[in-house]
Amino acid sequence: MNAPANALSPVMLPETRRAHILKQLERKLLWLSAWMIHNANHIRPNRDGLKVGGHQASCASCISILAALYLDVARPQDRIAVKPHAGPVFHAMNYLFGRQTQEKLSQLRQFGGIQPYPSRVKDGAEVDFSTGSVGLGVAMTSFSALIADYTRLHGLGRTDLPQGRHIAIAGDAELDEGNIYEALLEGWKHDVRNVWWVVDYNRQSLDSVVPDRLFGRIEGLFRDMGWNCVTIKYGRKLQAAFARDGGEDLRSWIDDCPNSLYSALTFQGGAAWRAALLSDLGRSKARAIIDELTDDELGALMTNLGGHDIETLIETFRAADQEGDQPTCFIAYTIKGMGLPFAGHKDNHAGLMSKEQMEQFRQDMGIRPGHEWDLFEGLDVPEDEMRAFLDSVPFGQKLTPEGRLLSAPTIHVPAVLPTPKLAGRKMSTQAGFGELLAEIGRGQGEFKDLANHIMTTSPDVTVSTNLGPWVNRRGIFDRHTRNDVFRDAKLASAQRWGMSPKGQHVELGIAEQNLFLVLGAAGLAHAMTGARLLPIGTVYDPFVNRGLDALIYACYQDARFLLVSTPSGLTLAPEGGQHQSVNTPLIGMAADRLASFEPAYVDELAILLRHAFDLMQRPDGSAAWLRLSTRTLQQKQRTLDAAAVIAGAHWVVPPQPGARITLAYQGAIAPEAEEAFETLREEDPAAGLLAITSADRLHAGWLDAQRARRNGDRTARAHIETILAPLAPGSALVTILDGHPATHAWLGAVRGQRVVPLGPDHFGQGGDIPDLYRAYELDTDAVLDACAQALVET
Ligand SMILES: Cc1ncc(C[n+]2csc(CCOP(=O)(O)OP(=O)(O)O)c2C)c(N)n1
Ligand SMILES: [Mg+2]
Repeated sequence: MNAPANALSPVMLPETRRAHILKQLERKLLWLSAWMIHNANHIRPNRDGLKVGGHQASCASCISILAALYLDVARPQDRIAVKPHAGPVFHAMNYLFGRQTQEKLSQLRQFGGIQPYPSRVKDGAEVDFSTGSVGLGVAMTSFSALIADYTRLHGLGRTDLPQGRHIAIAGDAELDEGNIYEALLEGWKHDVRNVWWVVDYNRQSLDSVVPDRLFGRIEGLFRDMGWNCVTIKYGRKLQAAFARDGGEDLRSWIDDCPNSLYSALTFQGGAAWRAALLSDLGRSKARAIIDELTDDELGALMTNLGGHDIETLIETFRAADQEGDQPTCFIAYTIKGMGLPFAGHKDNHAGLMSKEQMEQFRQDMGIRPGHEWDLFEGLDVPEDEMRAFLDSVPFGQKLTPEGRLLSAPTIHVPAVLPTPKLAGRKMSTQAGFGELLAEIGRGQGEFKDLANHIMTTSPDVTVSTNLGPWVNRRGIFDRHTRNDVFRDAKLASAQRWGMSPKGQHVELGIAEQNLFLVLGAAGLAHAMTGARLLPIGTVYDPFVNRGLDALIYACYQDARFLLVSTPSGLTLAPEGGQHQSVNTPLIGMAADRLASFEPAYVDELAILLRHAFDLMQRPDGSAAWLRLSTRTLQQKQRTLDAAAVIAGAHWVVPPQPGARITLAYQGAIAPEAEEAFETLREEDPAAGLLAITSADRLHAGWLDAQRARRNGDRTARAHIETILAPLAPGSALVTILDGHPATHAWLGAVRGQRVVPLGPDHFGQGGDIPDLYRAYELDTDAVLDACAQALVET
């Protein structure tokens, strides 16, 4: 395991010298992280009076963990998620490696400076995973390990690079997040390998000290999920004390000490420790251990936890490294704020050292005023030796000459997808999607490359979202080959569920957050593994909400994927209000780096699906989202303007000069709009019918054009401005979609039309389409009523 990388061994130094150097570097990391935050809060001018903030205690808690990993155990090919509040330690580490600048460090939390929490997009190539919404970064490492296996087993990407580990340095409160356990279950099913989670077990979260006994439970959970679980509780000093006469009494005392008392004594210091210990152990032989120490020494002994003892940490990690690739959780006992004046205080999460405390800390660290940023200031190791050491650290080596951020060539997307015969057929966009993908799945001719790079995934709705035909062609991914029992027994089934390392569908359990974490990981495969994947995830539209934070998280990292949400809206009539989505079109509009579309007909879908494959790969592109439906519509024989479909709207019937009214529809309610339009035309023969394929792209384009004009580009014009240009300001515009009407309500602001927006704004309920469309004003009569209102009210 990891054999090639082990060739990079640190410079040969006596272990005692190595340990000394490492401890000096820990001091440096503690200083720099605290100073970075102090500088942001107390030294930099503050223009708005807002507290800048930062988490000196959270940083101090995990200094040794980061030092042990980055300065000894980790290899360049490892991918590491750092708990959000340790961002400054991570950046200080890169400063040591010469991969971060002093200027950036001094701009922590400032506009253009390094972000409070590590950000892939804003902080640069050294950040493997953004973190911030706790729990997601941790779980992400499990899915990035899965994707790394996927690309390796498919022979895609940089197969020349050694296999790495996917490591999360987690805060203990992150383990309260449910998505952690969803990820554990899913990881178990996929037999995920090469994942390490190192828990900074400081027994403190934001508000307080966490309950005792909790970790007994959590440890069991990890083991049940097939993980190895290693507790790193005590450091060397304490272990040596435990080995002495009476040492077992001391160990029992600490083991039994409630988290809150331990924290309080840590904060109070040596004298308080002595009083508490003596009141319980006054008659024990342990007294000899206690009595020979000064207060400071006693305080240092009692806080000598495993997570602060770099030698213990390194020893434990190295031992686990030898064990192989089993997922491993390390529970490293720590103290929040270790080494700082508020160590152990339950309120220290957002606590900042005062100017006086910082001044004292500076003196203790041996740092001269004006030399706060100097790399080697205050260290008792000669600069040459320190540099030689840092130069020899395995993680300090470059993964590739270009660095950590890999790249992948673009996969050719043929100009037109193999569209099924549509003329005369009734078909839904969901069925059309299934057919299109199945056709691509044949992998013939110029579609071979495209088909090989598509990876699909779905949280237990593979068949019901019409991925079945694709899966039948391309198979299910599993690290192990597993037969399809039904097929082997010759039991009739439309689905072939054989699994193998060559399969291209990742079948997930029902937890939607996992879907978006997989899409996030697969959507970064080009940067992480050098393999260009075109990941497609399907889910029922209303349950996008269930995974929403993970979806936003994936977009925040600029992951590239296609989300297909289907079925959607009230049109899913008999399924009732829990399955009928109302808010998703608005999510599509408000989500950054996610271009959302809702075609009504399969010819539009074919254009948009092709566009999505292209958009996902463009450097300035994004993820894409197609909102589809199971409602079958009579397909049209027509020629479309593909650019207009992609830009978000095309005229079905262009308006004539002097038109008093325009009808605009989006998605599966197209027939109601069309029928109403026929009647409307009798009233106003000049009226126009507009098909909206993306309210999101129209709106984004409109904002962009306005911004460009404000910045002096007078010629800038948005697609929606061009589309609405033939209409007289003040003319009527009735809009309709099977989703919240605010999706279109803004259209009136583009050129001054009077908008009457239709669409459900209340929870749905069971019914059939005629009843529901009537009740929620989506039927032809409702459209005509809205038209009448739009024409009458001025
Ligand atoms: C999803 C989410 N909820 C709430 C927060 C606000 N928050 C930030 S840190 C934190 C507590 C973190 O505690 P822990 O993970 O133990 O970190 P540490 O003690 O190491 O600082 C909370 C509640 C957040 N960042 N993300
Ligand atoms: Mg904590």
